[in-house]
Amino acid sequence: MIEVIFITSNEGKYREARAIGEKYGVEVNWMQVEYLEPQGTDLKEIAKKSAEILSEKIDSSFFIEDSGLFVEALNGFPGPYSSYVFKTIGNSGILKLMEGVENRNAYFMAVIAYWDGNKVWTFEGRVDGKIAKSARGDAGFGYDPIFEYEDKTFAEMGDEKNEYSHRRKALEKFFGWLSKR
Ligand code: ITT
Repeated sequence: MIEVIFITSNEGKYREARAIGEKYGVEVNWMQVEYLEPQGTDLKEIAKKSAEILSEKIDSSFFIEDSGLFVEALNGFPGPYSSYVFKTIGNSGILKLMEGVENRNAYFMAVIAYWDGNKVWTFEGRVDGKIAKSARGDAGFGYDPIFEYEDKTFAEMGDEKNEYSHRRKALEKFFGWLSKR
């Protein structure tokens, strides 16, 4: 069994990664480490820099994941600021910004950055969907109640979300790569 450490402050992210890992024979273990996330407009750069900063504190290999919701009609907002926007205006704030807006297209993006003890490797995943007219469902976390994939929101799906999510796609690439090393 391959084991990897996932450093995140977000329990929802960890739970999903653990469940997805089980399908690939990878045991994902949770570690919480405080660090100052670098600011920027590019998820991949943020993820890479975060892993480099953490590698100075952590002796073993590990991965982190930076993710965000990108809304087309808002020119990609909240994107790399998704965590801050969720904590401040939340789902109701996004729904308010989208009132009367026809174009509901949005996507989630996840970038995994893996520190192998020597260098950082990145893996990306994206899922396209729509911003719902109102919040629906109580599973999942974060923006799940307002993100519609086909006709259900991620929060209405439960574990089924793990078949389609951005996180699943990024982890699939990462675990596939890891198991061939
Ligand atoms: P870290 O410690 O891992 O950085 P975080 O919650 O700050 O945890 P990010 O900086 O990557 O994570 O911010 C991503 C934001 O987008 C955060 O508010 C999440 O709740 C939200 N998000 C990410 N993936 C999501 C998903 O699958 N469903 C719903 N919301 C998601």
